[in-house]
Amino acid sequence: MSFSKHKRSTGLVGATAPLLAACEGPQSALDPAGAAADLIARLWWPTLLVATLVTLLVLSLLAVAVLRARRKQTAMPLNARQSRNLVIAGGIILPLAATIPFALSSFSIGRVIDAPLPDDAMTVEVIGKQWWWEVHYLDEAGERIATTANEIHIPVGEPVRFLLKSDNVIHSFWVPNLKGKTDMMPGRTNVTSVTADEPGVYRGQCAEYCGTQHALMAFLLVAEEPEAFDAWLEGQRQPASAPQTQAQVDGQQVFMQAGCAGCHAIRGTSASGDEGPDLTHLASRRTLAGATVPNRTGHLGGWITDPQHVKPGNKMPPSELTPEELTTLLGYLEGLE
Ligand code: HEC
Ligand SMILES: [Cu+2]
Repeated sequence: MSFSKHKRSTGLVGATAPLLAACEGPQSALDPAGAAADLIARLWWPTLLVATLVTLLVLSLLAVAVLRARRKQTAMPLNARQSRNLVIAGGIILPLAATIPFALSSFSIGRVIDAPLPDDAMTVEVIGKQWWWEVHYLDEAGERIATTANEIHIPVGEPVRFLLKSDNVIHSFWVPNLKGKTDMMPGRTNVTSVTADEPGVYRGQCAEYCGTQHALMAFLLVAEEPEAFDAWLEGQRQPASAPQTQAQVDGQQVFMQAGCAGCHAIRGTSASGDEGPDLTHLASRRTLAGATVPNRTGHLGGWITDPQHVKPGNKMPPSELTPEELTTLLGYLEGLE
């Protein structure tokens, strides 16, 4: 899977590059590509520092106690007043001094990054499924204008509102490079906003255990220049392109007859199932099945033949197609741009 390269971190992370290489990349909260993630990362580093110092302090005190016990030094080195002061300083003042600043900054950062968006901000509705993401783009009136799955595009530099839902178990929407997590709860709509300051392909991951394939419930968030985004959305709004060749016509027939249409919609055809992802523009997507495999012919064929091998336990059954049927079906699906 290839992700477009985006900003390399500088400063502390840059200086200790080899050690901290794991902090960079398309799914790292420490490689921020937006203001919200930047604030979160700025809070994270001092938290790590203070937590490290506190851990070292506690471990050193423990080491002192262990060594003293070994030497059987039983006499108290401190008098009553000294030990009371030690308890007050180490048990009350130090913990408060170490945690209150973090509580306050965490609270104020939360307020900044979740400030309400302007009413006319673009709105995307995302529904957590087992184990994939259903994605709807809404117009100003809240009507769905385009539907896709597992790949969300947004324009760079513009705040986007996300309405997060679930009709099954609890999931959590998380694009670490851009924002913290927001849960998706059955029966309610949680709202978050995301702004990407740099173009790139970021990886989102379900962050609340939701069953067998929770780990393979991922998606890509593609942040692109506004013109490219507008062109993409215009494409996604269209019904599927009609089959161009006889082979594609045959492939469409296989799709309708092999039961696929009962679970998948292809807008512009009679296929209107909603158990699985909308396939109207399948060929425009980079990955399949919750960013599990790249969307290439071999993977697509492997997925359709035996989805349980690729993502065990997922809700798509294997299909029994002849090699000719599979070939024409693939030809049809790959024409759905
Ligand atoms: C019982 C319902 C069901 C049937 C029948 C079914 N699918 Fe699926 N399909 C699903 C589900 C659910 C997923 C999502 C699986 C996941 O990612 O966890 C899926 C995923 C897919 C995907 C990946 C889409 C994406 O963007 O990630 C493709 C392609 C696909 N199915 C094609 C087919 C074809 C072709 C057939 C017919 C041979 C078929 N499906 C039959 C339920 C079904
Ligand atoms: Cu999930």
